Amino acid sequence: MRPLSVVVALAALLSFAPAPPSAVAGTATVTPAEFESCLLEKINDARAAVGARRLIMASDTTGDTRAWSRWMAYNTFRHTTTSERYAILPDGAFTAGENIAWWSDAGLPDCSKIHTMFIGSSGHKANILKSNWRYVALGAYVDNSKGWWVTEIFFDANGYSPECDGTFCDDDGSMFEADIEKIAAAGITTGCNPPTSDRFCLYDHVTRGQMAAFLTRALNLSDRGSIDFTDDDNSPFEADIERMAAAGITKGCNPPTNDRFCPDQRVTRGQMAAFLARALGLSDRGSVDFVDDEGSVHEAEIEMMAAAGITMGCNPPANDRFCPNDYVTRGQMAAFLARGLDL
Ligand SMILES: [Ca+2]
Ligand SMILES: [Ca+2]
Ligand SMILES: [Ca+2]
Repeated sequence: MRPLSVVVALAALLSFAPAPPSAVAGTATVTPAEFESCLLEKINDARAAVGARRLIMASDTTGDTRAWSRWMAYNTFRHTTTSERYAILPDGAFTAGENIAWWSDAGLPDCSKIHTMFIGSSGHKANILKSNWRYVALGAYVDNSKGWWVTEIFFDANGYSPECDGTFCDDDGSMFEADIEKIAAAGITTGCNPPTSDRFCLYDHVTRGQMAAFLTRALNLSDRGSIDFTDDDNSPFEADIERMAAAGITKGCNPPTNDRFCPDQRVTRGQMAAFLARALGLSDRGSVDFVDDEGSVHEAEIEMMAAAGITMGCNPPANDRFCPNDYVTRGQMAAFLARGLDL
């Protein structure tokens, strides 16, 4: 057995969040797989910012890495020993660094708080940014009474190539994976990292320009019409934006003039409802009445989306809220489109 050169940042990343205001606040709303995808994106964004290569998720180690996070939840918050780490990592691994964290509130909306905690600690940040890693093993565990437990093991290995499930690697095991596969099969998306296009970036927010591209492909819009917005001339999405405008799905972003489209602005869930209601020709408001969209200019379209079975809400299992001001992620977008188009 070749000894690992181990860089372990032992600063204890424990965070005791204030007692949750209600049972719902402490209930997990994302899956461990989504938490791990979120961490992978944030790790790679941080690496890209310093010119370090992207890390590949060691997806065949996920089960064992999750098992370590789970072990910590029921035993002791500590790093793996060398032999425990060897058991998790693939054959051929020869160097590794490890970050572990615990956050006591299971109701985190995504991984941001834990990633920010890592980046704020020099040893953990060094592990995330170190240039010679090539892979990362990620494992999250959540328990509503204990919170989130996270293990990140960065490593390099000889003769190793992890397998991915389906079209994209970064959505493996996510609750959105089936819908992402559906919209990929329908030609609505090709991924977020051309030309490789093996990632979907399910946690990235959707911009209005990207939204136009998704809808143009989803609805096979071809007529560019005569509307020419002044602020999309350099956007790769200008043709899609004009097709969307010609189809009456958007009027612009600066009423009443509406000579601009704001292609780089992120789409909120409320705006998404308006786009989809128009794109799909929805009109039935049904009987679902979310409590957090009163006064929203998009309430009618939100109710149409619910009546059409395209959304159930944003706070399962209660689902009495829609979160109209939250930004739409690409994963949510895939689910909305797959349901809206009956894919
Ligand atoms: Ca996949
Ligand atoms: Ca234009
Ligand atoms: Ca309402």
